[in-house]
Amino acid sequence: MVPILWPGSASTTNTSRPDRGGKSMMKLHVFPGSPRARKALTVAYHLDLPIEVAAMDPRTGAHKQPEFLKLNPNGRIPVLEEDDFALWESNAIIQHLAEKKPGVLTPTDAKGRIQMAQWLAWDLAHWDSAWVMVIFETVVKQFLGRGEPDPARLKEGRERLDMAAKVLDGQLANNEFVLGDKLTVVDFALAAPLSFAAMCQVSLEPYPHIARWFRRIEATEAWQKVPGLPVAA
Ligand SMILES: N[C@@H](CCC(=O)N[C@@H](CS)C(=O)NCC(=O)O)C(=O)O
Repeated sequence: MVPILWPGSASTTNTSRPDRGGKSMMKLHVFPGSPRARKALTVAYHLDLPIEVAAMDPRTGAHKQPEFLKLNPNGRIPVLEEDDFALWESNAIIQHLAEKKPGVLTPTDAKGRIQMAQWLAWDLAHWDSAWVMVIFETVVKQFLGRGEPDPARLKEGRERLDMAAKVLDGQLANNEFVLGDKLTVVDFALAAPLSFAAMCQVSLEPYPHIARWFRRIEATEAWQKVPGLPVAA
């Protein structure tokens, strides 16, 4: 098994407390290359937050071990550790990170903030969940050695993805970014799975507004800094 290492770091899957050296330090446990990792990392990098990255390889099962389950009883990645606090669910993590520099990647008015909540809820209910089906069947199964894609699951995932993509494309038809004219955590959250579009043979041609918006997000320095899938899928 090719080990997963974070660039510049030799330690992986370690659940020791973040090394703060006296200062507030956050430690992010991620499966490098995954959309949820990209979400959290793009937000942290865009805000230039000091963050230690602990790369985890799901093939080792370390995220199901008692030590990690103390951080996240769901046995899922990512998890953010800060002081005596462990936070899971990527959309909660990005909102917590964004609060470190209020207003930079978050709306400041009440309407904008509830629209942020709306789109992050929609992400989990419709967008991320459709992508998960497609990415699992086409990439993750192969990565985990779990056999061939199931055509029925793949078809269902693609249909769900098409329905959700039409909604997002409609929103972007009249808006530069998802919440209007300002880049927010919602853009990084919703763009994250698109890093798998080519690998999953999902074309953005039917969704021209998503394609235009995605080119813009992809070009950000924060996005460019996040490594892709560390091993051949
Ligand atoms: N809704 C969660 C999903 C977390 C999740 O399923 N993460 C994947 C990696 S991206 C995972 O932990 N997979 C390993 C497993 O399910 O055993 C989030 O957004 O953080």
